[in-house]
Amino acid sequence: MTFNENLEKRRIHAEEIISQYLPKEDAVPGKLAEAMNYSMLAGGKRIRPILLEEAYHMLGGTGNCAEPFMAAIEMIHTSSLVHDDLPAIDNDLSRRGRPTTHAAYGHALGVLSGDALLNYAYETALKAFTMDVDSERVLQAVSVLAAKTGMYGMLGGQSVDVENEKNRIYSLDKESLDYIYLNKTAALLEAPLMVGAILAGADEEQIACMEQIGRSAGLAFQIEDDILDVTGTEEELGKPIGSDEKNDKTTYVTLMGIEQAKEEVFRLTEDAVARVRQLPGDGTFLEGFLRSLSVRTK
Ligand code: GRG
Repeated sequence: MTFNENLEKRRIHAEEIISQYLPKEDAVPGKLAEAMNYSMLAGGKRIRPILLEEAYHMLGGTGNCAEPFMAAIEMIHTSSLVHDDLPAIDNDLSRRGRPTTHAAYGHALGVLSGDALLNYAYETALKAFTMDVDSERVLQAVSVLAAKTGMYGMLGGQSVDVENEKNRIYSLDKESLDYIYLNKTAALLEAPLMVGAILAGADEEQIACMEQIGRSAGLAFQIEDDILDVTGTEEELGKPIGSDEKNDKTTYVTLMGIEQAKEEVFRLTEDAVARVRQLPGDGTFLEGFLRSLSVRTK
């Protein structure tokens, strides 16, 4: 099996797991559950659940307790995209190749279905307490999920990004930009790697190593996002390109130019790969996956 065939197999598997945990559309009146499922089923690369499952297996996990967390992390990620697209933030009308949730269901349901997905993520992750796994591990995994998503993680980074934009603070130095990227994007790649490791029973050092892998790979991922906003196509990305320039945003591309930004992606990816090699278990797929993210076109 080639790497790409293996990746596709894992993406399909992640989608199957996610589908099992989606809300039933007839369980509540109105269109809330339909709007939640509209965004969850719009495609997407499913990077975070794939990372979570791989970290779990790589560090020796053999049960199915990672599954509710795979669905939960994708719900949190999707809720952040739904809110990111809202008129109050980026005001984008297309995502994953189709109208954004608020474009399809109206602004109010955009807000509410994003909220509902975030809440449902925790309802879903908590199902692991009923599974055959040490409940201390589940508690630690839920805590990491909450912390990496919250004010000291994704939400903290996103708030600074949005506030800068609204206050017309366009000229950022690298340190300020890194704060935003490490929180709004990297924290949500650190979380699945750490959660997978925790559920597998990894020790503190291995969990910290996974966190560092997510940090480097996540920063590389966001820099690649900057590059694709300039060099990508709307068709492949499934969303408009050129939005950073339109919004006068400081990015790695405006700070150091495309070539040096690409070098940064390479350097950070190699840092992540070197750390994978410090861990026990077969890291072949994780290494290949991190490298494939660094040369992605969508
Ligand atoms: C409601 C949980 C919640 C959060 C609100 C809006 C917000 C705070 C955070 C958004 C942060 C954000 C949009 C970061 C960008 C990260 C990024 C590059 C996402 C794209 O991820 P991909 O490429 O998307 O994995 P797909 O569509 O493939 O899943």
